[in-house]
Amino acid sequence: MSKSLQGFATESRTVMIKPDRDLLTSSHWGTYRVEVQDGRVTGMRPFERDPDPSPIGPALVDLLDDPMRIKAPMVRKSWLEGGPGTAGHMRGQEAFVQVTWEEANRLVADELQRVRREHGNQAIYAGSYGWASAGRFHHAQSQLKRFLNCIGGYTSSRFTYSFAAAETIVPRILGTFRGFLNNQTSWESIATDCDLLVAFGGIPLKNGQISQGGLGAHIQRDGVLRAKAAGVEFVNISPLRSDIDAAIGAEWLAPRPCTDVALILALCHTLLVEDLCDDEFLARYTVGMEQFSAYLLGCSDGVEKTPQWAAAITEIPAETILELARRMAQSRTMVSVAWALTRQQHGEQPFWAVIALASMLGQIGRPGTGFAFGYSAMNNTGLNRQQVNYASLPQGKNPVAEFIPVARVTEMLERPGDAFDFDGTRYTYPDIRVVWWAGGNPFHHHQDLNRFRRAWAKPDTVIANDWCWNSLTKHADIVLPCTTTLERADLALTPKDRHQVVMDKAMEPVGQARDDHEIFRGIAARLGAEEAFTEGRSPEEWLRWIYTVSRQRAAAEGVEMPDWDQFQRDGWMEVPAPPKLTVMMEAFIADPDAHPLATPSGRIEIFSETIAGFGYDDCPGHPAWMAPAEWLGAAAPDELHLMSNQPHNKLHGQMDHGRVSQADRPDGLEPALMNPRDARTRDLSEGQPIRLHNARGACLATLRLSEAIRPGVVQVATGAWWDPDPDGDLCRHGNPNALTPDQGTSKLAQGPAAHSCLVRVEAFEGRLPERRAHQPPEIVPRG
Ligand SMILES: Nc1nc2c(c(=O)[nH]1)N[C@H]1C(S)=C(S)[C@@H](COP(=O)(O)OP(=O)(O)OC[C@H]3O[C@@H](n4cnc5c(=O)[nH]c(N)nc54)[C@H](O)[C@@H]3O)O[C@H]1N2
Ligand SMILES: Nc1nc2c(c(=O)[nH]1)N[C@H]1C(S)=C(S)[C@@H](COP(=O)(O)OP(=O)(O)OC[C@H]3O[C@@H](n4cnc5c(=O)[nH]c(N)nc54)[C@H](O)[C@@H]3O)O[C@H]1N2
Ligand SMILES: [Mo]
Repeated sequence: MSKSLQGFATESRTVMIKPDRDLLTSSHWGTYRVEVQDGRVTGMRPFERDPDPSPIGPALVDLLDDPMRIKAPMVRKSWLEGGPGTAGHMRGQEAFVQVTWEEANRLVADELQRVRREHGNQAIYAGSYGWASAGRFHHAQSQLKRFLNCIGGYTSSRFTYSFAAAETIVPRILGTFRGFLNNQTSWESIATDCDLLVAFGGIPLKNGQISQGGLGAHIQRDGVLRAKAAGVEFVNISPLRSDIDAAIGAEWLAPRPCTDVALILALCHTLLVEDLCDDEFLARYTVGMEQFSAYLLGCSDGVEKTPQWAAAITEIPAETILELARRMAQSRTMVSVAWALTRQQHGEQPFWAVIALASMLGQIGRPGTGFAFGYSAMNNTGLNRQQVNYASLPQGKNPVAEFIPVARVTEMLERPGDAFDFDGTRYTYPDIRVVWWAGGNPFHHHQDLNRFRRAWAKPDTVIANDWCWNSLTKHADIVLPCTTTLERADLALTPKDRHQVVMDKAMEPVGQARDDHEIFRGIAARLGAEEAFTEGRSPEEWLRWIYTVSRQRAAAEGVEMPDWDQFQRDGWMEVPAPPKLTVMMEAFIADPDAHPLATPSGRIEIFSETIAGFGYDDCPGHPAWMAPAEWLGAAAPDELHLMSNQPHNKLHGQMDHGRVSQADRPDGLEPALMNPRDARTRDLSEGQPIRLHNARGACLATLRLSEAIRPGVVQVATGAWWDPDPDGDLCRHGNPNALTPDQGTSKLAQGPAAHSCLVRVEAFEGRLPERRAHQPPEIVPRG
């Protein structure tokens, strides 16, 4: 055995010896070399293979043991004194009491026993949505779900906040969503075979910093620049000019937010009436063009979807729409539609409409053209790669059937026993007694946080595993402090990237923090489920198991991975790119009979009998324009459309308290971007504190002015930890989810609709309230 691996194998629960090479870690924002002095991480350097590293990672170094780090298990004071169900409305406003791990484990185990006995396992909600950290074994949700499955299961959640609307509707149109999402036409193919890239929601390189489960080399910038150099022309359709990098010199069209479907329908209308459709493609590869044409021409609803019609809705001139349609038909065209367009009311429609548009253009499945789901939503979009189904921690089977569409969490807590629609079926909300989150932050990701907080008061007990005092842990009853990735050994094995990386343990856990796995093992032991949970394997043995199975699966696909010792010694490997460039839907286009889509017709469903059969008023059988409840077309003169997109300087709320995120907030408030024209009419000026508000709540922000945002729109990135004023509905820090509506995209998908949101903006007068977002809660002695 090599020197670097001594002490690893045989003894269970031994700690890995440091390898001879420089330490490595992987994260959703990239791979880094980790510097350690005297047992403490002192720096993170970009991985030498990364041509465009993200600045996000090194923020972690300062945060490892700062005052916001949770260093011991904690229990909310009145819950500890009064037991489950005590003063749920005080969550987020109360002090905590430190307890031992033994006591924490006992409290959790007893509460689980009580709830299972009195209410059944479906009374435990552990959808626990969120991104947690990279790493195949220490994946918090998998650990939580595996643990709960060992003791009878839990109510789960379906789909994601990223694009629930697409996850529900695209399989009905194309047979699968993920299957195509993971095989989008590569940047290289665009550079060689595309003339025109029309991007709804742009190609924001800020988002390409991220890839779920880790990445070795950031390729987005290079991909876009090479395409540009090869002569591809870009059209950025977005409220933000910066959604395509300035170096690209894209044409910028800025329709009113949430009106893209009207624009797309008018493009389709032009193709239809000007005889620019590829009729052969439509006949061979699609069904339902007849019904869709009838709708475009106004036969079915009396409204013809002309460029003039769309101009009134989008505020894009009819002539521009007409010309764009002709140009798309004359060019080798790729249409990209950002995931953000699903996160709005009727968020099912933009993807469906783009698929219909690309079908009419007839270039799907050919090199460089067709359509794509969000170039640069992540670094892996358009990354040409061989994909291996690497092993992960098996979660086991959940015996509980109850679930909710992920974003219906508030409604579930508000209305136990009530019915809801989802994808053609009616279901019932369970009555939840315990909520458990590990590896996500609902006070970051959920909409209408003031309403959410009221619903959050209802369960008897809220448990949270996290490593810092963010807005989730402050709103929990039992807080179980976990390690960060730097304090444990793991593996970043991901089909989404070519680099596979060893995640070294770089330092001992801070304070009493434990790995999520160890937290659940401790509780499982109290419940007689330890053997079932661990299967007798130590964490190190699990890592070897995951690696061994992954290596076998890779071999079956012709990908050679080194043996464990060699991988540990090297620290990383690169899976060679496949010799052939990825072209989405290539096989289907080559032979639709041999490779039919998994839809009822085997073809692209421009009209879906199934969806039409559901009879939903908010999701008919073909792509359709339905005005959202909140958009500029229905706004009062002083209202603006709030755009809460992904932050450029962090991943969601992670490391909000770190230096990279804080650098953007000289006065402690999240910036809000506004067009100077809107600032003038409100008498506002650059740099001043403002208050954004609507009927749901309010938040503070610092005003930033720019011509690069469409008039009528104000942009506040997500991510500022929610910091509610105890006396009202004001977030003192700038979390836009204080304002966003909590409403399903439609009865079909019930996805989140954060982007359909109107607000008013005014100067904030007087002294800024003290911000608490980056202060730990009060810790008091046991009373
Ligand atoms: N208004 C608005 N809201 C949005 C969006 C939007 O566009 N607009 N976007 C939505 C989207 S697409 C998403 S994906 C969601 C994201 O929402 P989330 O994924 O919930 O947000 P994160 O901040 O990434 O939460 C991850 C949490 O895991 C914790 N964590 C990290 N490592 C570990 C670990 O090893 N163990 C444990 N136990 N915890 C760990 C982090 O500290 C952090 O608190 O937000 C959604 N919300
Ligand atoms: N730096 C960073 N990168 C990330 C993340 C992060 O938190 N930080 N999160 C990751 C995650 S979980 C996800 S799901 C992806 C999300 O990927 P996206 O959903 O693509 O990301 P967003 O930044 O929300 O949206 C992209 C752009 O769409 C535009 N847009 C919004 N609404 C509309 C509209 O109605 N019409 C048009 N035409 N444009 C609109 C906005 O201007 C926005 O900048 O990003 C990933 N990448
Ligand atoms: Mo997401």
